[in-house]
Amino acid sequence: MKVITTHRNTDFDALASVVAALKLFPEATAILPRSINPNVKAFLSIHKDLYDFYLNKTVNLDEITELIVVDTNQWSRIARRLQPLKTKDNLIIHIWDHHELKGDICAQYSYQEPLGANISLILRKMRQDRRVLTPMNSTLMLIGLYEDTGHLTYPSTTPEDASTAAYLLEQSADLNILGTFLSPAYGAQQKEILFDMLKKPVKLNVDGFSISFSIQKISGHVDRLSLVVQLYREILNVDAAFGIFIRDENRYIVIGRSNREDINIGAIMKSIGGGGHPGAGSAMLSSTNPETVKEMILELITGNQQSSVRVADLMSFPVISIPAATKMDEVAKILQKKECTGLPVMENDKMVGVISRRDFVKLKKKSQWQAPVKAFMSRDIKTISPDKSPLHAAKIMVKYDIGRLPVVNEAGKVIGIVTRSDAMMYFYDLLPE
Ligand SMILES: [Mn+2]
Repeated sequence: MKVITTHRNTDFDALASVVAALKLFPEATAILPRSINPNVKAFLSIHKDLYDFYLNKTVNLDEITELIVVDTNQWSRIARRLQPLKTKDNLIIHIWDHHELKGDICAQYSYQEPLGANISLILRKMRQDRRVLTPMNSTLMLIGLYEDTGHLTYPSTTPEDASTAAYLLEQSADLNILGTFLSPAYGAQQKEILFDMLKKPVKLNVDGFSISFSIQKISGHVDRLSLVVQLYREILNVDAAFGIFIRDENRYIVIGRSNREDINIGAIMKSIGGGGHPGAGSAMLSSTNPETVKEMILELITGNQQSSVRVADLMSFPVISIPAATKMDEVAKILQKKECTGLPVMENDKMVGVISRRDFVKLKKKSQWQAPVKAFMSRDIKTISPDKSPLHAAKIMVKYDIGRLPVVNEAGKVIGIVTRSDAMMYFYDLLPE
């Protein structure tokens, strides 16, 4: 006998994965845990006729020869009545799971890959085989996909998740039904945790920054903890907030949010094994003490000033520049040859202006092509110092609608140039290691 199962507190992604697994293993029986999320329960009770595995089947564990586990890779998250299988000999196990952290279920057939939703992973094969789904199943799967990816907005979302959503819409997934069952991002579970965190707020002053920490026990799997931390930071009105969530004895989720460009959460999380962006990030930790994690983060914030990325790390150099006496026809040739839209103009080692392609419209007479660049360059120059943050550079470029910003040191010397694409590379986390 083959059995398909998933994690307790079954959510839509888990249920959708079970339904998809039933297509891959039509001879198998699905057994759901008894604890099912309320919105999934509502969905199942309305669609009872279609999904009969909701009924609590009695199962003889001795008869099970094959177990197909979807949307988890941990024994502790499986239904209690299936726990004895953990020690069963000769049991063949398949895993289809999208979680980044590896669990303790050892499978002979393992399909594990970090994706936004598990349904994307399990549908991969069915999409290749061009299988046709019923509108009802497509709808359920799209609910699962949207729930786990926050409507394709969570940073864990991959291109494959988005193309799976497109596929499900092609298969007539019904967006009207979807809206009825998708739970709001901030639901009862999130509210309860946030209220607990607010009961004992910790506010610290670290290097002039206000920082809040909360060490919080959570039971089972909770989604959208990052939203909880974001609200926590906003309510306490601090520069940065961190939630250290203890899932079970040895497993912590650390989530950070910052409102200050000089507290780079992504860099802090990277240092403790996670990742993220300047304003938000997370890490999964095991076998350390939550107080130690807190100390580590505090130390990183203190050192952050020096270690976070500065304009100096992004800029290009040496800078191509032209002397102020260069004739305009010569300038045009240089711009074309170097494939750039503008260049700094120098006189006596000092930057005196910038010439860009759009300045050439000022040329009315043929003779002006022989005039020095000095006559047409723009003297209103914006520069930036090398110790400023990439965000600062981006703000100036957006405000003045300029694509490049010369980097000038204290002595007034141009030491590099930072372009709009350099800044973008940084924000999209494409910086070379
Ligand atoms: Mn999932």
